Amino acid sequence: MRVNLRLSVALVAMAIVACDGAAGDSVDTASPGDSAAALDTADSGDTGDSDDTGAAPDADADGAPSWASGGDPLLADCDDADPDVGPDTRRYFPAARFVRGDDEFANTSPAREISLSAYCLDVREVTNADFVPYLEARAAAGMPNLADDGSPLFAFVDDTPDTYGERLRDEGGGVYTVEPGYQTHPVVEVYWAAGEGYCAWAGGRLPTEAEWESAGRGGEQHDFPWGPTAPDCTLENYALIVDGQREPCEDDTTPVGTYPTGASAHGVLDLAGNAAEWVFDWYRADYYAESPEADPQGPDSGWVTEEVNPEGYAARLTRGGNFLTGAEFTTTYARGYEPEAAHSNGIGFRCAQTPR
Ligand SMILES: [Ca+2]
Ligand SMILES: [Ca+2]
Ligand SMILES: [Ca+2]
Repeated sequence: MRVNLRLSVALVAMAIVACDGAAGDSVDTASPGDSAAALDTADSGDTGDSDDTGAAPDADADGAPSWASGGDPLLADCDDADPDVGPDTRRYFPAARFVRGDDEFANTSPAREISLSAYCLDVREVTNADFVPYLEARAAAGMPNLADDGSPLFAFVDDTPDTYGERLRDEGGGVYTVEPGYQTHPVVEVYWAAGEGYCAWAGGRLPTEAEWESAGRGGEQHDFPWGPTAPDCTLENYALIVDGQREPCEDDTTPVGTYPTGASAHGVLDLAGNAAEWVFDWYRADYYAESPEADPQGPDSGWVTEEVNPEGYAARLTRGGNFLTGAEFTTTYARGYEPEAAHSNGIGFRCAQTPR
């Protein structure tokens, strides 16, 4: 059964969101540490060393040296065993401390310094074209549109009037197509399980919200990925709210990477706006008051009760706002939340991984 769902405060400007069934009993079995691998510096078989450590600078010969080589992080290969992963697709973030949160909002307080282990984050949001092979793989495995735990991955059919139609079509027989013109747009209408499942299938995982925020902050306490200045329609795909009226820049998603001037200090694109992004963590408004100082991964469960939704629901986090949200929801620190069993034309995701 599908019911209309009232939107959370952070994503109130979003268009249709629907919720399938009860969202209060989900069991999470994934962990952001799943993909951590031995830190192999790939001495075996290296023939082209130019350093003195004996570590291979480019074991997979994709033109990028391993992150373990200790060179420029912006040029580092996060996965030196996979030629499809390199600094053009996934950026390496060395272990660091940063100030998470902002005292502006109750749910982003207190702002305080925390530490993160090294991680890597996709330069771009996952696109429709990226997502199709995953759906095909699920179908070939006998689980079309289902994650391993049976959770739905994607909403193809919309039985409600929708200004922004779904961009993927289920042709039947395990065949999926992208609506013309939307190949390089971020995939949206995905459930949280789709982000978790896709990223694992692609050799990674969803970022934690702390990793996502640190990537946006870029070593500073900037409000936006590009810096301290307010957004405009050359920096991100969002909506201006003028006298209570929404004036979207584009009124739809845009191809990923459309706003290079809005890149973060580390070259990560579309963190602010375009598609809001599922992250790993469950959401609780007071989590920052109690979270560990090192590598926080969120509470064990999420819960939100609202005036409009007094019975409450299990909530996952989204980050970055989207093409229909105002500037204040597209900051590096704003925390969006939705039921785990929600999907929307404004929510997608990007992947992270632990360096290997
Ligand atoms: Ca390499
Ligand atoms: Ca590589
Ligand atoms: Ca985004």
